[in-house]
Amino acid sequence: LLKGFVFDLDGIITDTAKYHYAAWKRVAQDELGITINPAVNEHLKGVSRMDSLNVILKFGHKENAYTDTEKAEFASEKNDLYKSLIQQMTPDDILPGIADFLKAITAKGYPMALASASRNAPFIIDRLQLAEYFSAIVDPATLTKGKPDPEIFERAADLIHLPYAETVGIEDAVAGIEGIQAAGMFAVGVGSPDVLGKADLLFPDTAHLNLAQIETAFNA
Ligand code: B16
Ligand code: MG
Repeated sequence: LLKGFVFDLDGIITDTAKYHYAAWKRVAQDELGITINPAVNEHLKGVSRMDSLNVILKFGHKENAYTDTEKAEFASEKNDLYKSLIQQMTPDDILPGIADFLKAITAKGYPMALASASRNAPFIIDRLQLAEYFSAIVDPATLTKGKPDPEIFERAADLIHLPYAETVGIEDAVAGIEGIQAAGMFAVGVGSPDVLGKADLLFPDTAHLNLAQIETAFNA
């Protein structure tokens, strides 16, 4: 029986990817002399801050060009830029359909936890005024592995005492869908079938997310 939900943030609840991209683009250009493009950006989604930097360095063939201390500085500079961009977020930045979807889930008594790789997730959830919906937010600083490892989804479910087999995970990234399924959970994807074909149930965008359809598919 379906008992509760674990949620990705970026790409599901709000589009922070555009801010991550803008911040990385600046740091990559100004500090690393690397010009990133939207194709590279696809590989930054759902990936931790330091892993994102490593993806960019590899793309620019500079994976061994900097010390760990220098890399920590670039990551912190990116985060400062990113934080300045998300300061002005408001509930208007919630993706279409999500506010109603969260309300419907809450109305049926299902608990929800947030499984975001972002250390800024609590701040963003606060800015969006959605804190009341989430019983728990995973602190990614306490994790040892990133998506597609199931750890973040297992931790999210543990925090709200959900058995994995009775938990639904919602994700827009391939690595996220893989992590949800590796945890033994039911994976709901938001995106196109050519990217997220592996999902147990797929919706084309957040506006189409539908609780009754998820319940039906889960119990089928
Ligand atoms: P931060 P998600 C992820 O969020 C982003 O998709 C990814 O681009 C970012 O690098 C990561 O959070 C870490 O974010 O630098 O704020 O800690 O998709 O897991 O909600
Ligand atoms: Mg995402």
